[in-house]
Amino acid sequence: MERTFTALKPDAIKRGLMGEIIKRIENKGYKIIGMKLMNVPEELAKKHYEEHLGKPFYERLIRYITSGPVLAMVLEGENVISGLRHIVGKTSPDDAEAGSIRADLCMTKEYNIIHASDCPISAKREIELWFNENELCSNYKTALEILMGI
Ligand code: 3AN
Repeated sequence: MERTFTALKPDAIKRGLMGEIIKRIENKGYKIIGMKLMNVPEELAKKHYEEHLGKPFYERLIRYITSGPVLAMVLEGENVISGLRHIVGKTSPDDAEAGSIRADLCMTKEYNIIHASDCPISAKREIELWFNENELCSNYKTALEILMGI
């Protein structure tokens, strides 16, 4: 079972889209094993986006992610890293497939409303950056799983 990190950016919270996005994640079958709504300290934002240091949009990216609350989450599921990227859609909402979160719910590349780890190395790095292991509720079971002894 794989884990990934995702974060709903400030616009998603301000526009009241948390429920809509969480619904899509849960409907897919992924388990949310960590979740916190937080104002992102600048230091954390800089570590999170360190690969973009020096790019023209870097300063705006840091300003955006620290401009309001972010909903940080850890998800668990089969192939969840690439699967979540698929339902999130490409970086630019104009290139993202219709039906994806970015295509359906936002207009600009720079202020797209959700982050999702892009590979296993990033997922591990980002989970460890944003969460302590004791904040994760792994291995909880549905009633059906308990009944079936899975
Ligand atoms: P993704 O979030 O799809 O993995 P990255 O990692 O290339 O995309 O970029 C991180 C974030 O930086 C994006 N979510 C977006 O907010 C912003 N970004 C990426 N490329 C651009 C760009 N060319 N112009 C403006 N903002 C960008």
